[in-house]
Amino acid sequence: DFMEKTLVILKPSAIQRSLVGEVVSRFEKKGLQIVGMKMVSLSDAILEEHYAHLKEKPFFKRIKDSMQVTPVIVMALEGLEAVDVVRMMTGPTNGRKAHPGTIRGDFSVSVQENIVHASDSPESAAVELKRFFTEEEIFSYPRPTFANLYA
Ligand code: YYY
Ligand code: MG
Repeated sequence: DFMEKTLVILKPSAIQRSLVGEVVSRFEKKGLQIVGMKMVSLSDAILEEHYAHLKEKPFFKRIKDSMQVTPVIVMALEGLEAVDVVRMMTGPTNGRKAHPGTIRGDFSVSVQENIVHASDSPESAAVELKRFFTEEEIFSYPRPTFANLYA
């Protein structure tokens, strides 16, 4: 069973540039199911956990500050191989290297201000979803068009 859930964060760069609808719309149209979504402010503690792999970098404070300029929107998306599909749609970290057609490629010329976070593996997706959502905040509901999407 390749059904997966993955975490997307619409970063302050998406909020400030009014790209929320555009980005959510891309995931929706692709056929990913929104199974969780809310606006939150990210604390120092949660960012130090979420970006633990960057915590020792000289630019960590810059990243943290940039993630706290506005609240963010966290989304849980579900679909077949959703982790890879969402990473593909997101593009690589550096917006200047991301291909047109990807979210970062279309909307970012920056490494830091790159519009979205997306989990990079099923393992990190599971950990990250738990980090931002309670079990009650992740939903399971029928989709009438499911058969058409994956037939
Ligand atoms: O997973 P992804 O977001 O593509 O990149 P990561 O290497 O996990 O870094 C997380 C986040 O940190 C990245 O989206 C922007 C920021 N960042 C940065 O500002 N400068 C770097 N040299 C590396 C990462
Ligand atoms: Mg990452």
